[in-house]
Amino acid sequence: MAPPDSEASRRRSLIIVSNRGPVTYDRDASGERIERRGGGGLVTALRGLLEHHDVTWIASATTEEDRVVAGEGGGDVVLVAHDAAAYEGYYNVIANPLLWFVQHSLYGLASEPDVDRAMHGAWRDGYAVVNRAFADAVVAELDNKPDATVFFHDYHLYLAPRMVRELRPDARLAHFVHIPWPEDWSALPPAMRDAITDGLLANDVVAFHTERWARNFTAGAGALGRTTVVHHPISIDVGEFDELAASDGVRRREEQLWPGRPEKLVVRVDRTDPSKNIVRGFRAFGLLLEEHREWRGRVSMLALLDPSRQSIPVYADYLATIERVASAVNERFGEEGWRPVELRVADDFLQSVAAYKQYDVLLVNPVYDGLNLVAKEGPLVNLRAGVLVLSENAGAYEELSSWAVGVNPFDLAGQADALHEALSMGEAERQARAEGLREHVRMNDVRQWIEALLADFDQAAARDYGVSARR
Ligand code: GDG
Repeated sequence: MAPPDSEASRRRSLIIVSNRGPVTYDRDASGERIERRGGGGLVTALRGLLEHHDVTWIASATTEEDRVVAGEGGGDVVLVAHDAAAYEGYYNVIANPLLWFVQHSLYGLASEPDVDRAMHGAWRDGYAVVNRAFADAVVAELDNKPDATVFFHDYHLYLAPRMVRELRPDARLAHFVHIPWPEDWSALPPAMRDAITDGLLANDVVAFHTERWARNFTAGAGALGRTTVVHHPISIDVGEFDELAASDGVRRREEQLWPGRPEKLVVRVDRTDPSKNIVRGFRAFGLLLEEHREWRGRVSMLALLDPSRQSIPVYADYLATIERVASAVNERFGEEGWRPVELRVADDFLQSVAAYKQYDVLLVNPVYDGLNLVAKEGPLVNLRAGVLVLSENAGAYEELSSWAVGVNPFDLAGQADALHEALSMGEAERQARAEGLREHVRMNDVRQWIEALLADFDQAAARDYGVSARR
C-alpha cells in the first residue's frame, strides 16, 4: 500500500452519512417524480464536497417517493428505508428530544427526563435498529469503495461507527458532532451514555465546532485509543451568500420587510427550538422597554421563526409559549402605530436574508448552540453596521466574541442591558465591530472548514499507515 497523499485538494473517495440527505423525492400532480434540494446548514456546507470529490451520500428515506428510490438502488445518494416504528423511536423519542435535550442542557431535572420502559424500548428497538441499518448500508458501500473515508454526521448516528468498525476493522471513519458536547451526561443511564462514547471512539477522527465541546468530550471519554479529537467551526459559503443577498428574491422581500420601519430594528432568526431561547429574548426586550422609556415607539423586534419538529409535543408547546409571550409584550407596551414585537412564523429563507441586511441589532441568545450559523450569515450581508448580541454558550462565541456584545442566555437583566448598549452604540464603534465580523467570516469560509477536516483525515490515515508499516 502506498502512503496516503497529503495534498488537501486531491480528489478523494468519501461516504457521507447523515440522517437527512442532499435531496428528497416526491411526485407532482401529474405523477412525475420531482427532486427537492434538502434544507439546512449541514447539507449546504457539504454540497461543496460533491463537486470536487467522489462522494456517495447515505441518508434516511423520508418520503414515500424516497422509499421507492431506495428500492431502486444505485446512484450517488443511497436512501435507507427504515421500519416506520423504529424510525419513530429513533427520531421522535431518542434523537429529538432526548439526546438534543441532554446535549443542550435543556432538562429541568426535577421532573424530566423520565427514562421509562418506553424510552428504553425506543433506544433498543428504534435508535439501535436505525443505526444498524445505516451501518449495514455503509458496509455495503465500502465493498464498492474500500478506500473511502466514511464521514458520519451528528447525534442521530452515535452507534453506527462501532457497528461498522466491528465488520470492517481497517475502515477509515470520521464523525462530526454539530451540537454541543456538555460536561454533564448524568441524565442518561450509564448503558446509554457508555454506548454513545464507545460508538464515537470507533472513529479515527471525532470533530466538534469548538475547543469547549472537544474538551468536554475528551475529559469524559477516558482513554481515546485510536481516536483523534479535533475542533473546527463550520462556516458558510461566502460567495453564495453574496449572490443571494443581491438577488431579486431577497430585494423584493427587503422592500416588503416592514413598511414604515421603526428607527431601530432588532432582528432574530431561528428555528422554533427551545435551545434558541426565544422566549427569554422577548422577556429581555420587554424589560428593556420597561426600564428605558426612551426606546418606546422607536425600536421593534422582528422575529423570523422557522417552525421546527412540531410532531414532538414539547416543540409544539414551545411555539405556543413563544406566541403568548410575544403577544404579552405587545399588549403591555404597544401603542397606536407602533408594535414592539413582530412575530413571523414561516419557512422563508430569503426573508431571513432580507432581514440580515436590515438589522441594527441581531440577537442570537441560545441557551446552548453547537455553533450557530445565523451569527455568521447576518454580519456578512448586513448594510447598517448592525451590532451582534451573542450568547456566550453559542459555539460561535469562541470565534466572534471580540466583535460581539456577549450575553449570558439566562440573565434577562444582562440581555436587556446588552440590547440597550447595542442600540446606543456610537457609529464608529459599530462600524469597527461590524467590519471585524465581516472580515472574519470572509476569511473563514466553509471551504476552510472542509479542507481542515480533510487534512485531519489524511493525518489519521498516515498514522494508520505508519502503524501497519511497522508491523
Ligand atoms: C445545527 C446546530 C450548527 C434561516 N431562515 C430559514 C432558514 N434559515 C437557515 C439559516 C441557517 C440555518 O437555517 C440555521 O442554522 P443554525 O446554525 O443557526 O442552527 P441549527 O438549525 O440548529 O443547526 C448549529 C449547525 O447545525 C451547523 O453545524 O451551527 O449549532 O444546532 O443557515 O440561514 N432555513 C429554513 N427556513 C428559513 O426560513 N429552512
